[in-house]
Amino acid sequence: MIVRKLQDLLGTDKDVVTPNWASRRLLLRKDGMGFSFHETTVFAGTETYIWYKNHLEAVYCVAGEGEIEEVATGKIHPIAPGTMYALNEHDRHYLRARTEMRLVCVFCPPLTGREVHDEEGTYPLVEETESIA
Ligand code: 9YT
Repeated sequence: MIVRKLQDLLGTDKDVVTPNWASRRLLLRKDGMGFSFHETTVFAGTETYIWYKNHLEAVYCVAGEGEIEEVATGKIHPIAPGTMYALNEHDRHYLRARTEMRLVCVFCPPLTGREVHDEEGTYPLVEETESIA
């Protein structure tokens, strides 16, 4: 069994902070669950373009308010506590935080740990043969 506390991850290499968001990676690929599990804080007033072309992601909002815009259609969905969105089609999107949002995120395949978005809003796909950081 794996038991971890968010407070124990803060300031460690499992706490990845960017200008728009901070992601605390509670479960990563090396934990062997088949998915990774994160709590992400998205900072108020930010807009982030994201395209997870290598990953599926489900996101559940537990605090804060914002919106997600589907690039393909222009459709905008409000996000509030209790809202879940799943990027089941590798959907390109804009994530906007009106207030600071706390989001619980699951990635499949799992992230290895230090990923930050590249210029396409994408995380690289790490092949199974590569060593796990
Ligand atoms: C909601 C979202 O995708 N935010 C960007 C960070 C990501 N959730 C992560 O790396 O945990």
